[in-house]
Amino acid sequence: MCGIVGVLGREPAAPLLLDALKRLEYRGYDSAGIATLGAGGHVERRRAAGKLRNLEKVLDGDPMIGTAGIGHTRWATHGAPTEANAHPHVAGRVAVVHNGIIENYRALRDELVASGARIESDTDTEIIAHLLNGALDRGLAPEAAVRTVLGKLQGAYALAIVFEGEDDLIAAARVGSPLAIGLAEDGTYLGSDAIALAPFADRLIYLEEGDWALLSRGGVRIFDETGAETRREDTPTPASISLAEKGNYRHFMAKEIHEQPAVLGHTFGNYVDLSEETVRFDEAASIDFRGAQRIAMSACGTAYYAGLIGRYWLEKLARIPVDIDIASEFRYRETPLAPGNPALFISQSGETADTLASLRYCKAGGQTIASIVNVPTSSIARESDVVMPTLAGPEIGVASTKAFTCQLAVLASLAVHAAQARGTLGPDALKAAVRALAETPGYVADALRQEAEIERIARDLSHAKNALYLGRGTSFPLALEGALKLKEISYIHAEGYAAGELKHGPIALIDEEMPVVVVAPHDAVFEKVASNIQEVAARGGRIILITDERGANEAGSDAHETIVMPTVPELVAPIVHAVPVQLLAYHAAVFNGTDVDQPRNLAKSVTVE
Ligand code: HGA
Repeated sequence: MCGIVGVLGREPAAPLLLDALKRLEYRGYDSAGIATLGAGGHVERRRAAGKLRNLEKVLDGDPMIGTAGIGHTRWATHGAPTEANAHPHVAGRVAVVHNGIIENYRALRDELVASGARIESDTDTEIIAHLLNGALDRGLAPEAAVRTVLGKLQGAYALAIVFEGEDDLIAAARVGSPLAIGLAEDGTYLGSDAIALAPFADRLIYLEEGDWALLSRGGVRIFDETGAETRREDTPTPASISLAEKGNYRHFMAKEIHEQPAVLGHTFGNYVDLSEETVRFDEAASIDFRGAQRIAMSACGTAYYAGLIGRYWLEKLARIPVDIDIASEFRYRETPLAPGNPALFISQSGETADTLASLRYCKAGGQTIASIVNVPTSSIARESDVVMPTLAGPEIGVASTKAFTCQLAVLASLAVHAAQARGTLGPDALKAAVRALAETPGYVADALRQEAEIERIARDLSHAKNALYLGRGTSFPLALEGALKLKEISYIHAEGYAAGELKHGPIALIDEEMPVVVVAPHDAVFEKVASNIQEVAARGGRIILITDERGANEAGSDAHETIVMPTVPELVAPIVHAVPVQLLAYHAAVFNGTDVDQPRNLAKSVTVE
């Protein structure tokens, strides 16, 4: 959340900053701003509320000079999304952009106000600029000012700072929010993630937790949390980052939905060994599945729903009990943990603040830390004992699609691996499971062929004010995910429910106006769901049934609409049935004309609490 960039180059910085911000806009789009060092080394600033295109217009009318600068795209935590609250924040000779929350900002602000500072915004960020400017006024050089001020800040931050008259300096700091430095022949760059820097930088350095740095065109000096100068390894900029283009698709989300057969192929390819008919899980080698008493899982949002499905698989196939929590609850619940068990964390970005905090809680509790992440250089990956990557490639659409199904791919493979290790599946069942995993990308490609039909059904759904999603077993978390997807991109209120819970309350909502999306492949619990479908039909609910051919034959006549998925092994049905759930939400949102890739109030990569 919030995107940060910095440029120390030889060409005008503003166009480069804007270009990098475009790639970071998925992190926040409440406002955007740029500061450069213009004529005479003075700090110049342009800001605009709303999307980046508003800032672009401002810059068109009032271009900036200067080859050094910083930029920001904001997801507001403190203060409304106005121009006055947009970053960069400037005080005297200092401009600052910030990702995170300064938790002690009230106390610091009171001190500043008492000493005569004029605070112009409602943000926590502005106080950093005033503190730095105050330090310069007391005669400190920029380096000493940064060192002193960082010592006063509590909370989470990634910072980029420029100083008047210092045309060859950007100061950066990282506590709890990621930052990467890009190195190139023609300059030095800074960004919240590698995607921002990919076109500029040949090599990347990821700052470690607690690091701060002084960038110049000739290189970078890095200091660790103790203040000692240190070295951090640089790595080549990954080539795959150039994938972050929309291609011929109208939205990133559509592109990412359609990429699923390919990226699932990569992800399963990493774990499934078809020639040996086994799951090859080198990554998980240090998880002691035989000795484990239980697994603790934490995640947020869509990743949490992936974990819920993973629990069904791990418990059923590997007979290992799984506790799963929403990370923002788990981190404060003070759950007792028996040392030596695995704890599993799922996050697309690998930077989700609550998931990272849960990870640290489990680490302190002596758990083996395993993570499923899409960004291998992320904080969660770095702090894990075992990293199991999803090879989904960059996901730009704020609503997660391909990262979700790739998380499911890793979880399904892991469950089969754990079953192998614990001897809970016979050789034939294991082989069948491995074959099912390997064939899933093909099933997903088949599922996508139903898009025209799903689009037709979504037109009707787009008129609804409310919707219910129902499922049982592994389809229950899919119902939750379907409702979340519809809410977040089409703004239609939706609830996901366990089909068996319907009669305990939500059935009161059902009337002719209420679309009820039922996710029900013909699996072991299908008959039960079929009864629930009848209960809805009897009360006039408009059922949209997502099932396979057998399910359609048995329950189809009770449904208003039926979306028929390919017939697939039960193990992988959730991955295949995720596709229509995603497409329904996508097309409903397109019909409603919402901003599909950047829905209101949301941001990807939730790095604040
Ligand atoms: N607290 C700052 C930055 C917000 C942020 O990092 N969001 O993810 C603000 O509200 O501007």
